[in-house]
Amino acid sequence: MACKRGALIVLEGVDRAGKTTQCTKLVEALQDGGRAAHMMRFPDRLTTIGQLISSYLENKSDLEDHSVHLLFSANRWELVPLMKKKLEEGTTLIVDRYAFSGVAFTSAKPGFSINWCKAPDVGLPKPDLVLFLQLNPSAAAQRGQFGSERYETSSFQQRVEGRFEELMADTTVNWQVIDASQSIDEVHENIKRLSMNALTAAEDRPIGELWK
Ligand code: FDM
Ligand code: MG
Repeated sequence: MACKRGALIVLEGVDRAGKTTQCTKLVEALQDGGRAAHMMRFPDRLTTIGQLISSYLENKSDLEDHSVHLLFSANRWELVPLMKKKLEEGTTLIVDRYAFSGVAFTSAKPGFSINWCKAPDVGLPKPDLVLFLQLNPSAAAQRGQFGSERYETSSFQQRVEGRFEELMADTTVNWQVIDASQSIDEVHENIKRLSMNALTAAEDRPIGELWK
């Protein structure tokens, strides 16, 4: 008998909402509970495409806006065979950013529609759960200064937040909003509960296709 597949769980949210911390804690909790779990993050800066993206984000190079959007998407597609393999083996994937960041960030630039931005990511493995870590700008500001990478300004982040809100209106995606202003442990407990439900629901369902 084939083993039950893993779940694809994505964490999204504004900068400093705690995505990376929570992804790490969730993977640990799942593994402690005896489940196979693996963390991924996008962009994956280690691949050849990821290195181009990383240099762009660090302002070490400039890339045309459409072109870099397609690179972010290509960086997801190049990892799809690995993602599918792991899911089919029964490993749950906890992913720090995904196509939703791709759309929210590019469509926050002038002249980009949400629909144009979604197109290259149509058909990616569909997350079983997308957790949106919500934090208002003043609470985010209290967590420290922005870094020096591209996009790390409060005006751009506010536009990104607006685009995330538009994406969350899409009920074909299983969005769950988490209040990220709570303590790390409280946020973790919420995330763990929702993730356990998603794991059970995913077991008997094939992997879906995003935005199709
Ligand atoms: N980002 C991330 C995009 O613009 N498009 C994408 O598809 C993805 C996945 O890259 F500013 C942006 C979001 C953020 C930056 O930062 C990556 P982190 O700190 O490595 O998540
Ligand atoms: Mg960052």
